[in-house]
Amino acid sequence: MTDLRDAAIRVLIGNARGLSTVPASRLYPHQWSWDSAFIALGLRHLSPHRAQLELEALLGAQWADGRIPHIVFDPATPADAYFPGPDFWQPHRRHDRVATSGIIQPPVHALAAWETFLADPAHARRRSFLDRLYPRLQAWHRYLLNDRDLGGGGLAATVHPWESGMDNSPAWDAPLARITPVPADAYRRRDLDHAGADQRPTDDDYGRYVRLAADYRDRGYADDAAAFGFAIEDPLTNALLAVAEHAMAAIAKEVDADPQPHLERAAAVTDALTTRLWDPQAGIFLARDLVGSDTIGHHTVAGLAPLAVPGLPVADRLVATLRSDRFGLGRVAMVPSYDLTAAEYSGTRYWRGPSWFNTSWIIWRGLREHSHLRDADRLRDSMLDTVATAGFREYVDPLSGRGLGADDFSWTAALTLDLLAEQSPEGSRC
Ligand code: 9WN
Repeated sequence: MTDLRDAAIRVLIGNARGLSTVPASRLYPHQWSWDSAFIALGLRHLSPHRAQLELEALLGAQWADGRIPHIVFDPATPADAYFPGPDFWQPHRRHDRVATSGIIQPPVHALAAWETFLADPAHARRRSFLDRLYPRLQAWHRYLLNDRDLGGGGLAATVHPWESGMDNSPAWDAPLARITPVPADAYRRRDLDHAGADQRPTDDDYGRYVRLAADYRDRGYADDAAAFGFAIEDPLTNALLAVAEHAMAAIAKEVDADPQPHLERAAAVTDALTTRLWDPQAGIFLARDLVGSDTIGHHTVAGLAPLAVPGLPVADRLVATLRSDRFGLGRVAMVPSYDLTAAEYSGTRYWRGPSWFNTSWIIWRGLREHSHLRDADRLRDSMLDTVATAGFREYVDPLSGRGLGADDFSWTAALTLDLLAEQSPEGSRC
């Protein structure tokens, strides 16, 4: 285990760029939003100070409307190293200090800030870490729950597959089919320089991603519900928002603010999740398509993520789904991103089946949250075995455990450090 810890540390040091960390040096050469939150959750075991700086660097790029952009571009990296790069997003329209994208990613940040604080409270207090972050995190959650409540039901909407963090999920196939792709010869994909085309999204889907991003940009990133061709209420984003509001309640107490509004918001999001997205027959949460006005019947790991929400009333039913043949808990490497029994399942293609470390980590937290400790320990052991064999890969084939995607992937290394450190359910929690 010492070897694994040392190897994880080496990955994070190798991917550090000044005050922030890139997800993978070639494929993703800038700072990504939810990646940095997971990275901080690991870095706090190594250097709480460096973990604080990681989050501060990201929040330094927050927009005036409260959104935390999904990419903060590294000025030292050539603009064409990743597509779409800074020139595409034209962020100077809304934010002129640093170059960023204009879309968002799931809100793991308040949880990461709280757990980073807990790693060394005295040091964090000396730096006024939470005093400085609290108003920024409040603005971020306000943005999600006000500007992004496009369905009016108390949940934050996701307006681009990249915002979901699970870009190529089969759940987005039908809503994306309505979008006309930008032709492949109108831009140059950079991801295929570093990853196999058989593991990445198709050109047609990439063209649709580009179309959606360009349309949003051309509307000045205005969140006008009627204008979006793609708008989804996603259980992963909203589960993480509920978890984040619980973390905000803990942060509020620490900074002498009122925790009550955060607890109320956490309860309201949890209620909205169960009333709008829960499918009692299937025993899983579904994404809701706000343009097509219906839930989407695909069973993905996003639908299991509400397990991490404290007090979730249907937690035991979700655990039964996790153990079923659809997700194979205890029998396959980590948690697959998609239903193993579905026709569209692929063990190798990006978010259409492979197991990812961050979503498996969320499920591990959820199992502990709801006192399924034996399942949690088994999942943790299996994640550590997988990483010891496959390396710090971006994702793995759930059935063979074969490592896929980028090598030396930062959140895989960071969350390995977290799993190694958090051996008992009495560890630091909000
Ligand atoms: C687009 C960086 C990001 C992750 C996402 C993952 C992938 C980007 C891409 O990489 O998305 O944001 O180019 O495919 O899907 O979850 O944050 O690691």
